[in-house]
Amino acid sequence: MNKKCSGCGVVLQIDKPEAIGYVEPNMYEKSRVCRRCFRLKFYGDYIFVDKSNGEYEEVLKEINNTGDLVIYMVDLFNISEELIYVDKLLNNQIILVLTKRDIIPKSVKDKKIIKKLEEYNLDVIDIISISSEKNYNLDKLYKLILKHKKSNNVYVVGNTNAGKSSFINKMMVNYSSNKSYITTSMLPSTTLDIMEIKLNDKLTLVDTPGLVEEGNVVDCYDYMTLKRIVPKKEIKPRTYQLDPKRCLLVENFAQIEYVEGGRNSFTLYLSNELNVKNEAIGLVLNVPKAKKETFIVEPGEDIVISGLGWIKIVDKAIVDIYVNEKIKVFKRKSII
Ligand SMILES: Nc1nc2c(ncn2[C@@H]2O[C@H](COP(=O)(O)OP(=O)(O)OP(=O)(O)O)[C@@H](O)[C@H]2O)c(=O)[nH]1
Ligand SMILES: [Mg+2]
Repeated sequence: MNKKCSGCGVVLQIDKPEAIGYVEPNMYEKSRVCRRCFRLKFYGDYIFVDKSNGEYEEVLKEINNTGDLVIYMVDLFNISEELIYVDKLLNNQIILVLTKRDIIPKSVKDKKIIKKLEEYNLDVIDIISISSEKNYNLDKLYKLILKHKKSNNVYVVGNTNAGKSSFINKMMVNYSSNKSYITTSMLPSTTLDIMEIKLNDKLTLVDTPGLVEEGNVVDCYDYMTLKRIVPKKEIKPRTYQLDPKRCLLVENFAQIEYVEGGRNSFTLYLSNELNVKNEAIGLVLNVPKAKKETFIVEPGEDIVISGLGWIKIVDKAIVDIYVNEKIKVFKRKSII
């Protein structure tokens, strides 16, 4: 049987140094992980792998055939209406798990977030928010899984970077003597193939490669930049009372121009490390390779800059957003 990398699930090989799964021939017998996982873990050196979403759909089809319970992980920092996509492809029972709760302000109650998510009308048996980082609600989720599982196998699916592998690693710490941790990273497509992780006699969690979301900041900036952009701690929302013709500059990542409306309240949810300036409209454009998108925002809607954060505006407003042309900007129902 082919030996697989215990970090990302890919089959190990010794013939093609540029391809995934490579290990030095003299290391093959001893190695448990591929060179990519090794370098990522010990040197923070990331090798980009282009995964097609066609492969992802194939994985979901296989899961559909099993009828097993599915844990669908959605990053609270990155919620879009596309979250309905997985629900449409699977007939399995699904528990919707909102990850990285530690990043969202503590002042916002879980109940409120869950209620907002219920508005998407997903066909799920339960919704729970967790933090693998802070070990928050993992006991509760473990009990839910045991209650609803159809067999010992439970599948963990969701977008790339949702926190699937981090969750499974934490479950190993909490409920298993198996300590063969999976590779995790803030960059996309870390897990490359399905991996079955036997936690104990009751439960095997199956990790899967994530769906690659087009237009996220992770596709656009290098590792060092992303380290500042991607929030690691509880976000401190920043609120600005703005008249039209004012502009919020998020360093050279985003320029948010308030074009039309009355005096209005703009709250930014971003990494605390990013600096924001409140200026008059008419500045030289600060964002390299920018595109402009205009939004008419109604009360109860957010503007999301994919992976960078979001803006909540209290009253109706017309807003121009300038960001790098690769980054997706869209509106959604407010989650807070
Ligand atoms: N703040 C915070 N960060 C988290 C949490 N869980 C995961 N992360 C971070 O999110 C990033 C992605 O985590 P992974 O576990 O690799 O995500 P994944 O879903 O397995 O991603 P793929 O394998 O690419 O599909 C990493 O930088 C993790 O450290 C959490 O509970 N809180
Ligand atoms: Mg993973």
